[in-house]
Amino acid sequence: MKNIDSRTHVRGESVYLDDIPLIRGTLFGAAFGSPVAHGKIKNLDLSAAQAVPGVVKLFTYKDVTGENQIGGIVPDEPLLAEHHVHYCGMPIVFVVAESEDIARSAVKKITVDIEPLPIITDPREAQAKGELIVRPRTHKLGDTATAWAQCSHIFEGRTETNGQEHLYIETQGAYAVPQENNGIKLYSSTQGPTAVQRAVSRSSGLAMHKIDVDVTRLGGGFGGKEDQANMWAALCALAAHVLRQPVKYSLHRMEDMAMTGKRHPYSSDFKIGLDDHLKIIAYEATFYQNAGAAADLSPAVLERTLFHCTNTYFIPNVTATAYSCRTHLPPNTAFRGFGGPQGMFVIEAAIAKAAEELGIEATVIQGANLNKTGDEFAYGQKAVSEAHACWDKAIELYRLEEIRARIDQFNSVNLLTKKAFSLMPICFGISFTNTRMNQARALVHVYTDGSVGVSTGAVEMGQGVNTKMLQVAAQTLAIRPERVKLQTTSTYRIANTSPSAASATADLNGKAVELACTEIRERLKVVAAGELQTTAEAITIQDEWVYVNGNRTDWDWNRLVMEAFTKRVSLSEHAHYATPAIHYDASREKGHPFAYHVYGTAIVEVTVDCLRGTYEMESVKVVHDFGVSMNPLIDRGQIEGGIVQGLGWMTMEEVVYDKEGRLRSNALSTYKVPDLYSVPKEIAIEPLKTEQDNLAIFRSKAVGEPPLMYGIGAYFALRKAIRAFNPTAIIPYDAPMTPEKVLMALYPPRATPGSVRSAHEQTEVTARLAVNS
Ligand code: LUZ
Ligand code: MOS
Repeated sequence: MKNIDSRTHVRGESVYLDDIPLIRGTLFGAAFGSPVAHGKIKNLDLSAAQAVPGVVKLFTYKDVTGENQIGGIVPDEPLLAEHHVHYCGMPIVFVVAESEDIARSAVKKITVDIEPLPIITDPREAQAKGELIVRPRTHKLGDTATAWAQCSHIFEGRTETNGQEHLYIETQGAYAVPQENNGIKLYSSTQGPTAVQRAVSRSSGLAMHKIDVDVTRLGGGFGGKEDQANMWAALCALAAHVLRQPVKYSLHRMEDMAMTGKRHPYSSDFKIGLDDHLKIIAYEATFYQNAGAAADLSPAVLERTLFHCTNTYFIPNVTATAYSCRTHLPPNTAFRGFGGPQGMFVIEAAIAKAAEELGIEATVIQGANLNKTGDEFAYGQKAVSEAHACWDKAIELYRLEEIRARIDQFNSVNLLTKKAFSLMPICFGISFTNTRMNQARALVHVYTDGSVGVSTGAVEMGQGVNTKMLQVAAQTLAIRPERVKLQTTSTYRIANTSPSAASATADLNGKAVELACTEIRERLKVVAAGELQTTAEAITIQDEWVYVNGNRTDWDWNRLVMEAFTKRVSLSEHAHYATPAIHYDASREKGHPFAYHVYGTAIVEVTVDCLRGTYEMESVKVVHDFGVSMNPLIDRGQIEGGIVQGLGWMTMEEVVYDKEGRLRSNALSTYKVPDLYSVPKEIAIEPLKTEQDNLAIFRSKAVGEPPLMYGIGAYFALRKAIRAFNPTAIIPYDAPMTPEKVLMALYPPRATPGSVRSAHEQTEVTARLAVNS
């Protein structure tokens, strides 16, 4: 089944925030953000901005009608800065004017006098100074201290992974429309309608029941709108509440890039110990998360780093500690994978280092340590593992032996172009790590014409969740998909929702839809049984017809629905789903936090141009654990997108802040994301066939985040290609592997003693470089 939005997307008819027709009298907002990363506000001069014709009101923290606070996990984030600023772009003033242009030109006329304070951008420096967002967390299994004695090989190292800009195509924004009796209706580009409702309630002082957040769809989220849509919605709502006029703010791309947080950069240390059989006996890791200036979702992201710090490997002795470090960058936030990829990069780097030092292929170590069903993760949950199944199938199906031989042959005859492959096995836990967030509700109405309206807490952001919800309803009610419509996501219809996040949206909301539709179906069966003088157990509904003991009757769906209505039987249901069996004790760091894990293995192949340092992604070939995909077309789209986004993070996307905490990569001219030319030439996706039962909706496992981590393989393939050219290259474990870094690694500044590159090769390289320059 195609994505139900395909038609309106292609015709340009899909409605996003900026497509909502404006009500007459709508005003426009724009935020004035701090020009410096850290300091004390001495004087704020609003007079010139106030004098701009068409400016209606300049809001500062003094105008906040409720609490000047929007921090979700930790109350450390004012809606508008009071006396201190903590990052460049931190909103100080919200200008509201009669047009967008006026609002933005007034913003430019605001001046602020700020006494500078020391700026920290490095997480290790923050940690050394005790600047932590929350207490450090440690996951422990076995005892690493004693386990080192059993290791024949021990390696240590340091890694860096950089941030990542979400670059949702639709920027952040909100539109607040005052309603009678101080109510507010909010259109918001948010993954978390309830999060917006809470933030608006707190900062405006209005009760949640007065705030209707209504979301049709987003032009992408990727985590960037899990928490960080709140700010813009709260500003618009505040202004609308005070002025009693509709207020809209839709951020420009550069405002969005400068003012919002990104994926967390991490700096990490590892120590890995292997025995003679290359079994990983012990692993220690320390993670320094660059949280930015406020907590936002950082504590939860930190937790997921620890949950995924051994990726898909069973390691009997693990000690992993993570620090959430407060720096003067915009608060970093959720981004597809949510700290998991950062943790997984470090163990992959540790394995790569061991392999490089031992002179073997990393795959030998990877393959020898994949987890098996029953193996314990450091957090206490036992694996139900598909790791070996995916790994073995990928090697066999994609003929790894042939890939290896072909690449070796290629490299032996090509001096200036080198190819390499890497394998990237993944294992990703599905559920919000915060157990209480794993609940959802659905509201299903069957109308008297037989059509069905479904409301859930799920937000459609291009991932196809509405299509899946529609499939669940249609299949459970045994009616044609055309009968079902997914309604907008509204806090008036579905309350207390979790954000559409953690890859869990289709599972949680889908199970709620299934429960609601099952309830209605069973009620209809009782009605049919009464009419057909039989028992409800004898009734089935198939393809919109009522069957008795397997025989079709002349009762169709419409007749049945009408009869139920006539009999005054409810045609509506509101259902609640909570994931069973999950629990976690953060004081012991043990439990069973995930409903299940998603596994997979990717083979990534790259080619490096050893003159230029540029590279191409030849292929990503995957065996992926879908469970039983309920929509292969949508799931394939998620995997392709995830892979490319992961490749981008690992290769070309480079978030650059200077020492003053200013974003230098603040536009698409300075921040490069994968385009048509940099996506893999081939993406092959093979489902792993399994009979395992699981807690996924229709046993169709969550697919949103796991594939992003296949992209990590590109980093390690690039390392191998560089080393094929320059075997003594010293390459820091520092992602992304931009072409600049590749070039530096290919040609180290000083001659490397013991280089095995032949004199002939060296001459040729030198000659070609001369020609090139
Ligand atoms: N968001 C969240 C997430 O609040 N908790 C999570 O565990 C999570 N995991 C992945 C992505 N977003
Ligand atoms: Mo997310 S990183 O599932 O909002």
